[in-house]
Amino acid sequence: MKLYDCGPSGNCFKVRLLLAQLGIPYQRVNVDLLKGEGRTPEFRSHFPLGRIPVLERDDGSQLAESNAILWYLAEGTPFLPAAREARAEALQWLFWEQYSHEPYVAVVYAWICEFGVPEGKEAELKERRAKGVAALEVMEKQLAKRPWFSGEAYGIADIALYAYTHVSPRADFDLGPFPNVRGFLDRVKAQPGHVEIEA
Ligand SMILES: N[C@@H](CCC(=O)N[C@@H](CS)C(=O)NCC(=O)O)C(=O)O
Repeated sequence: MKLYDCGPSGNCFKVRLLLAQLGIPYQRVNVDLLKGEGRTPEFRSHFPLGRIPVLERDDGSQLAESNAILWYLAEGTPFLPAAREARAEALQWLFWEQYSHEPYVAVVYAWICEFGVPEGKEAELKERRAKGVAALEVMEKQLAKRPWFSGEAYGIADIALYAYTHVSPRADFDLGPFPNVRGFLDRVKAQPGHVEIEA
């Protein structure tokens, strides 16, 4: 299979991390988002959802959305719990990551560390940063109760939440007040087969 991918993207990193930990071979196809390769008409016609990561299977069929790709790859492995409650919890955190964490932590990260803050968006940056801190607070409270986000073991919900949280200090998020989050990041990093983001 092929992964349409970009090194510094946390959403792409989620998929690379799981593929590495599952030991699945794949071909990487680099899309240089910093050079605008994600905005060309060719890109849009090949990838109707308009964003990477995209996993292309050997029969040419495609799957977009990082967390959907994680789910697809993790099915039947220890990265996705078998119990109904834990699977639903995994979904809960995957949706939460996309709606309440990624739009804030990841966008601030992308603006500060990769693309630059778009002109006129300084107030929006401040708002997104405040919402990012609120997301870290939610993680901190949850992690005070349990070491992992779904079930008893490390899995795809943890990968999804690790991706942008662990690079957030590069975008000046202060993890000092969040000891449980810092402990979680250390636990994820210590998992067998861990790979680093390329940023
Ligand atoms: N909800 C999507 C978001 C994917 C996304 O935002 N991808 C960015 C890179 S991180 C992208 O493709 N951007 C296109 C561009 O910047 O031109 C997911 O989780 O996969």
